[in-house]
Amino acid sequence: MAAKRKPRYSIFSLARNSMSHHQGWEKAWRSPEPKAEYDVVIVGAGGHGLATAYYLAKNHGITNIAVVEKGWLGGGNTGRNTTIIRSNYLQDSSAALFELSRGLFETLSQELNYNVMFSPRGVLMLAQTEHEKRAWQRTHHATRLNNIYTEWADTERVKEICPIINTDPGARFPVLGGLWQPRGGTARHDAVAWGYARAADELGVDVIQQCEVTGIDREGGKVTGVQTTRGAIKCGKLGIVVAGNTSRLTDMAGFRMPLESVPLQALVSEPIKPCLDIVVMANTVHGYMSQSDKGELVIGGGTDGYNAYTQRGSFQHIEETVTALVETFPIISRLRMLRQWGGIVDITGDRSPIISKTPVDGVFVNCGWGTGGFKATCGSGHCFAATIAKGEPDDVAAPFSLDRFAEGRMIDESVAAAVAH
Ligand code: FAD
Ligand code: PYC
Repeated sequence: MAAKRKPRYSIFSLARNSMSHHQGWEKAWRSPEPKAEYDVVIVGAGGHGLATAYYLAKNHGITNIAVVEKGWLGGGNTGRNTTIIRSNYLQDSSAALFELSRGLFETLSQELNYNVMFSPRGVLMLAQTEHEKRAWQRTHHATRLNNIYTEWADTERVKEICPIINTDPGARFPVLGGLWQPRGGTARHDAVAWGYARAADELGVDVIQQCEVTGIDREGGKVTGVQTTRGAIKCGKLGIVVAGNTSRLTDMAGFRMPLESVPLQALVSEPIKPCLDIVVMANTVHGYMSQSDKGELVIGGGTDGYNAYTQRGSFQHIEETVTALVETFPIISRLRMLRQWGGIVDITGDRSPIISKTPVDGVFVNCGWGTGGFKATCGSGHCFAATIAKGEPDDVAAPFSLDRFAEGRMIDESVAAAVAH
């Protein structure tokens, strides 16, 4: 087992570096050459893969790990998402998983000694049809039974929480209330990836960027290693954590997944003065919005209606999203949009993730987070690490196994998934 390396930063090094015009900073993590063999290879240096490596090392003492990444760490959906964190899910098993994660976010900066800027500013899910109102009220009762604090907000309370929302009863989609989770919020997405990467590196994990997995080697139904663009790497266990590319990887391992991959995009406006200090999701009109520390409004809509691997998204979707949001937030009508981007998300039929063993001995998958996995980064890594270490899922991960699709044990989260409903 590799020895834990000493933390490389102190108040003195911060002061020294700031006075030397930022010369001579130590790298936050190493860039090691791949070794010939590891106990565990994780494919994908997104938040989930890096968190998995960190908890494998920290909680299970497994440090001979490589996290291999085809691009740069955090360059997938982790660095492309709109950073919403909440745990207002309907089913008990989801509530346990997402609340575990939300709770870990509360202390993640201290845990990693890295400021991930967790901001529990509150998340409001608007109800704009009678159907949606009933659905969120049902979720509210379920979350309270699961000891997760949410409030039902009537229209007046919605206006109090978020004065810029148009609550005119004559609107095409009037605001009938909302599900309010005051301890939901946001975190800085790439800081989450960087924090886990640095902490995993300190525990001896090799994070290897620019290293694409191109094949998965098996012998007698068991994984033996991976082929990569930087050579073959042997491993005892393999974790596939590649979000929208999951089906490509499992094809290499010889089995199929119940997933579709679709683009999801987001955009930001020009920066404006603070006007929105919470996160609002308006799923009937398919739009959501928050304001970044820079003042930009961070905006997103639903998924594109076709399968693709393009990491961009269609133009008409931007128009639909912005048009819909203008009705709910009239003050944004003359704002200019600054930039747009997309990611590829992997969606399951029940809108719940998969954390599981697979038909290939030693291969584990963590996927199907669809449009909503950023909020689960910590919990996902925590449970997936336990699953890989023990060869069996822990209690929180157990319901999310792959065989639920064969056995008909769906975990329906089409309301909570919101964006991918
Ligand atoms: P990723 O961060 O995508 O990491 C997977 C990595 O695998 C990538 O870096 C990729 O390069 C790498 N990879 C792929 N194939 C290979 C290969 N063959 N070899 C090596 N490496 C490979 N979720 C929320 O909870 N809240 C939100 O507000 C939210 N907003 C979103 C907005 C948008 C526009 C998008 C696209 C997603 C959003 N999500 C949100 C979803 C969230 O981003 C994802 O569920 C989450 O980031 C997935 O993390 P990950 O680590 O599994 O995947
Ligand atoms: O899951 O909360 C979410 C979300 C918001 C935007 C995209 N996904």
